[in-house]
Amino acid sequence: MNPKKIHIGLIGAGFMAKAHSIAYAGMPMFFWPAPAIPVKKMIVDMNEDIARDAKEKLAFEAYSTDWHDIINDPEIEVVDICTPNNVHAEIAVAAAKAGKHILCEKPLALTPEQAGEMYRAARENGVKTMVAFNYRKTPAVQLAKKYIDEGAIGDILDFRGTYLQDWSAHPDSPLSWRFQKSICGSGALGDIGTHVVDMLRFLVGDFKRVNARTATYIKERPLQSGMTDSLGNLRVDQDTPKKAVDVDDQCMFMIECENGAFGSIEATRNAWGRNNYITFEIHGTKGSIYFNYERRDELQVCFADDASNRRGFRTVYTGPNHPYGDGLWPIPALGIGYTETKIIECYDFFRALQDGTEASPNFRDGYAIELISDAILESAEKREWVEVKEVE
Ligand code: SOE
Repeated sequence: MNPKKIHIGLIGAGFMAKAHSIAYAGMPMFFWPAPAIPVKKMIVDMNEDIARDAKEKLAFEAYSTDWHDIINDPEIEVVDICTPNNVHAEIAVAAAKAGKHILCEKPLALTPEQAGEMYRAARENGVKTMVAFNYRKTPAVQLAKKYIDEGAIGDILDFRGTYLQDWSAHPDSPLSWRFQKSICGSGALGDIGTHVVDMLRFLVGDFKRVNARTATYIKERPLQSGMTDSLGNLRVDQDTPKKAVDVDDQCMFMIECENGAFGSIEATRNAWGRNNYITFEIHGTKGSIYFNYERRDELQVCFADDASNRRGFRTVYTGPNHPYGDGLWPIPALGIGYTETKIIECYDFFRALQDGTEASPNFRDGYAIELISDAILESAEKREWVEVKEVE
């Protein structure tokens, strides 16, 4: 068994570059025979010191400060976009035109127009895509999908989802790119709310209309110099100039799905005490499912057909008998982490390249989620239900 080597060019050397680089190294170690051996050929960052450092730390063969070097390298087959959101579209369209497959961080773009352009460029040039909504790759979330598809909880009636963090709750948490609309598109909604939208769309079905409210609690924040993303861990001194925040700190919305199910999602980065609190609960005619990413080895399920004196939520620990179990750890509850979700994402992407199938979630899904986000923002402004537009 001699898997094909596929050369990668990765753009943006921050937190996500680390996660993706570990996934490239780890994927063949978990999933063997691997669909491909990723070769970390070039890493790009606008800041030369960061790029040089990242080459060493993340074990790339070369570095550059210009992403066109990746597009112009004929050996590179996969472009991995880990930059802030405002440059996803330009890079992805150039990569697609150069015939390169694309893995892009979430959310896909700043606007549905950009996302649509990315989706069409990939389709017209016949390249494969993936958008990095990694949490749906958690084995427990995949197990929830399996139960739902098997009818184990019957027809879905309703659902609720949350993504709560607290890293931006402090007013001195600086104004990084994640608080500037021109760079991020939206705040808590695009950054974390879209992860839950992706999971619930995957589990429950397409969203038809939404009714949303958003809030910006901290109206201005101290400026953070450079593009480094401190994720709130940096406290600036009192003399640092402040600038207005023009995105949401929090969003809450109700959803009606095409299949009649209805639900709600809330996302905030200002919930003191919450860290990566991604949860969902889904109620069906024959049972319920509950998941909390902070206990991500576990899926809680209740089946209505259980004897009434035994009925109640039980905890299933994911392991070898569950989705991706063949490649992961041999005993349930040894521990699934953020890294494993990224490794599974990487595995699914390279499997799609090997088989010629579409990866999931791909640019079509990323585009659909941009249309949902757009409807959410419009609804919050108009304070009324807004229909979600269809992918063109
Ligand atoms: C910050 O809120 C952040 O890094 C998100 O951007 C990621 O998508 C999430 O996985 C962790 O939190």
